[in-house]
Amino acid sequence: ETDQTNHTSMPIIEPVVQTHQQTGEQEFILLIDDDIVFISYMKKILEEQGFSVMVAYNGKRGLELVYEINPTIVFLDVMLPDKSGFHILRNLKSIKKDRMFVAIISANDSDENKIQAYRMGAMDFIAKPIDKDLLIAYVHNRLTYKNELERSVILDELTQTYNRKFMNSQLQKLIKQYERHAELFSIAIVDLDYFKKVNDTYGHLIGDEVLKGFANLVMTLKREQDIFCRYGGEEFVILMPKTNSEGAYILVERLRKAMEVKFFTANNTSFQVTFSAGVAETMAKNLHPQKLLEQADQALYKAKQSGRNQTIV
Ligand code: GH3
Ligand code: MG
Ligand code: MG
Ligand code: MG
Repeated sequence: ETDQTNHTSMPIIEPVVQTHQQTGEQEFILLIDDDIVFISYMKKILEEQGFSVMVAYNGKRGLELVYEINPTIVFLDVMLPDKSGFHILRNLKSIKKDRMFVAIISANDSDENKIQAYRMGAMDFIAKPIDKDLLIAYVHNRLTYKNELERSVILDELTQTYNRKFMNSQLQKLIKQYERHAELFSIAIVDLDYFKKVNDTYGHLIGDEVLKGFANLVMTLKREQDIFCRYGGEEFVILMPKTNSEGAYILVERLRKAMEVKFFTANNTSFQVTFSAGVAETMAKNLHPQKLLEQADQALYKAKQSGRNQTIV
C-alpha cells in the first residue's frame, strides 16, 4: 500500500471573502504607497485574509480610488512622489466617507510625525516595516470595531431590532425601487395591546422584558428579507419587500398567533400579551412614505377599535 496522501495536489483553500455585515458588499482595503516591495508584501498578507486590496502609487491615484471603491481601511504612506501623505489625509478627511478608516504608515515613527497624523484625524499610526501577524491582528481588530460601531448606530438598544432612523432609510430605498422597477412592498405597524397595564401591573423592567421577548419572537419567525424595526415605545414596523397586502397579512397573522400563545413570567405568575397590527401596501400613484405609514396607522387604529389582537389591512 502506498501512501495516498499527496501533498502537492492538496486543494488550495480559498480565503473567505470579507464582506460588510449589513450591505454584503466586499470590504476593500486601499494602500497608498510608492514602496513597491512593501506594498506587495502588504497586499499578499491582506489578500490571504480575504480582503480585496487596491493599490495607488501616488496621492492623486489614491484619491481617485477612494471615490471608486469606497474602501473600509486606507493605509497611507507619508512620503509620496506627488504629495505628502498628510496632504492626502486632509483631502480624505474633507471627503468624509463615513465608513473610511485611515491609518498612516511610515518608516519615520517619530513623535512629531505621529502627533501630526493624529491631529489631522488619522485613526492609527503604523511604523514600517510591519510584522505579518501584527498587520492581521490590526486589520481584524479595526474591522470588528467599525462593525460594532455601525451596528450600534442602526439598532435599537433595548430590543436589538433596527431603529427608526434605519427604518426610514430602508423605506426610502424601497420607495425608490418601487418607482424605478415597480417593485411593490408592504408595511405593517404593530402595537402591543394594553401595554401600559403591563408596566402598571408588573413594573417597567418586566415591561422591557416583554418588549425584548416580543422582538425575539418576531426576529425568529419573520422572513430573512423582512426589515423589523422599533418605531418607538411599544410600536414596531415591519417592511416587507416584494410582498402584497395579502402576503403581508398572512405573515403578520402568523406572528400574532405566535404572540397570543406566548407566556411571560413575573413574580411567580405568568401572563400573556397580544398585539394589534395595521397593514398597508404600496399605492399606485404619488407614493409618499408618510402616506404609507399613515395608511398602516389608520388600519392599526381600526384594529384597536374593533377589539385588539387582530390584523387589519
Ligand atoms: P393600546 O392597547 O391602546 O395600545 O394601549 P397601550 O397601553 O398599549 O398604549 P399606550 O400608548 O397608552 O401606552 C404605551 C405604554 O408603553 C406607555 C409607556 O410607558 C410604555 N412604554 C413605552 N416605551 C417603553 C419602554 O421602553 N419600556 C417600557 N417598559 N415601557 C414603555
Ligand atoms: Mg513613500
Ligand atoms: Mg399599545
Ligand atoms: Mg402605542
